[in-house]
Amino acid sequence: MNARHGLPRLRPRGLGHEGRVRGAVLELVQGDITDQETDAIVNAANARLAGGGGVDGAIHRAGGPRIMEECRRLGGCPTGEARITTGGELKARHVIHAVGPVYRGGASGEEHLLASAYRNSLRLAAEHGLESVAFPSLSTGAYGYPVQDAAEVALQAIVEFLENERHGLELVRFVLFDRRTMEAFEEAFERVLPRH
Ligand code: AR6
Repeated sequence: MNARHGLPRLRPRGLGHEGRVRGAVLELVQGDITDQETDAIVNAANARLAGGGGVDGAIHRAGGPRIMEECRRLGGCPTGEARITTGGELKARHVIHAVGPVYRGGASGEEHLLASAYRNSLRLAAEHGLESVAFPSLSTGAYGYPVQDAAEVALQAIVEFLENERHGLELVRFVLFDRRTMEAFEEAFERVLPRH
């Protein structure tokens, strides 16, 4: 049991879908992100920070109205960027609202914007001195980004951040809602992690 971050370990450290990038653990689990006890959970938000369906709806329902009150004061967030609020009634103390791109065929800067959304989320976490962050798979639900491609972009962006930027992160966890998304991330993990 990884008591500090609230989930049983699925496999012994160093095996399976858990890796280390310069001292930080990067892992994949299947589950509901609203249950996470990481310092922050990341929301797949829209540019108005207006709430919605999918993981956004689940986070606001579970976290209560204080999160939306702070979102209103922030006045939106451009695609590819991220903003931080309280976690309200969630176990996580913070929510990082990341805005991934709507997928429009792949030639509209989607890859760059998706990588930016992950990178800017981790920057915010680092600036706030957070040690653990849980991500959903940004843009692969309502925003239509093909999950096999998105998983590779996501993992690559996170590995590059952990390798190259200053941070105190100890754990970056992907919490993937369904089996299909989990499998896409597992396959991307095998491609991206051995390169590092
Ligand atoms: N925990 C983890 N992952 C989840 C959860 C959950 N509780 N619920 C859904 N997912 P989506 P997007 C997965 O549509 O594509 C909203 O209306 C889901 O299965 O939530 O970035 C916003 O307001 C999928 O794999 O986000 C925006 O308008 C992944 O989360 C828009 O949708 C992302 O799906 C954002 O679309």
